[in-house]
Amino acid sequence: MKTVFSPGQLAHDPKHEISDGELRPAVEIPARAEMVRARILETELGEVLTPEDFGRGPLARVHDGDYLDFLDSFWTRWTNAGRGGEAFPFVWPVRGLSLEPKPDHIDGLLGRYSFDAGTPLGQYSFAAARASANSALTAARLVAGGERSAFALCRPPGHHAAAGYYGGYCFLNNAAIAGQWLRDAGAERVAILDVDYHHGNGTQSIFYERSDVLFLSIHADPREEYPYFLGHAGETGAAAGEGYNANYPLALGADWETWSNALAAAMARIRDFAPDTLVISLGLDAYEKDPISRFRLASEDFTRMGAALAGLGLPTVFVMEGGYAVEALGVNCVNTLAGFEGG
Ligand code: Q9C
Ligand code: ZN
Repeated sequence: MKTVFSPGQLAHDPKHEISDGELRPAVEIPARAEMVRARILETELGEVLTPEDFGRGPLARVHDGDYLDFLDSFWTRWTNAGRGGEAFPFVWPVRGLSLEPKPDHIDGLLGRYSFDAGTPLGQYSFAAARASANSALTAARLVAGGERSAFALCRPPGHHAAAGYYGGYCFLNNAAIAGQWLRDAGAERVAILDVDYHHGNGTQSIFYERSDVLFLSIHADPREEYPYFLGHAGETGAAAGEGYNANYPLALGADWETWSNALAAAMARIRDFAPDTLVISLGLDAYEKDPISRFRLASEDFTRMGAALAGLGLPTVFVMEGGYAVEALGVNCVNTLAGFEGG
């Protein structure tokens, strides 16, 4: 299986994040991608290609123009306000407050275009996020061109980013951008299965009213875990998309037995839908030693996951999402991909 990765993705190099009431060392760091790339080369999984630049077009098919403009203008506005380093929002337009008119001040704009305070935004974040999206798009193009599968080594990740806001370490929704590009390239139906420990709220919201893109997510119950405000079992889609969203929230502590039962249910739903192409939002944070997560998948379980997914017999684009046990990330990622190839 070919991997797509751009060194430009490493330019987003956050130092800190706000978590647990403290300014803590950031966990979504360039070493995550370096670790996975090293393991791919070591195991000779396949070639590592540099992505092509698809430009703004495919990003704007998923994201609002004003949101992309905000990301583009962020650094100029931030430095014009006399700031440097990393930005964190601290005020949001929640119930009863107004989205319009948009603020002029960067502190207002940061809240207007985000949903959490846990995502550092720096000088090169948007450039790195664009490079990450280009990796997803290039992998999608490989699969549209006839490859059985491809792996986009995306970071920054994407699945928490919605059409008009960032959060959860995500700026551009790589899986959604790839899924929409596949539709535009001729796939009639696309399924996106999100196996990250956290619910893929951004991807769900982007496709919630559509029947051409089925979104499914296996994740920690949002009653107990981030992102808290989306990902419940009762969210099944709306309008034309009613019945085309499926959430499988699991209790904290879920092991492979519990997790794989949800996977079997999700796979049955995917078979019914009969998509032309499958996109996997490949979070690796369901791992037992992940520092911010509380599921109990072992490294061998990722091999099982990959093998099970191969059983769908679908052209498949893997898009990396979360996973913060940096030392084990390469093994768990390649286990999934090799499991798929052997399954
Ligand atoms: N005390 C992804 O996995 N909150 N994002 C962590 C820890 C944010 C995870 C708080 C988790 C975001 C792509
Ligand atoms: Zn996650």
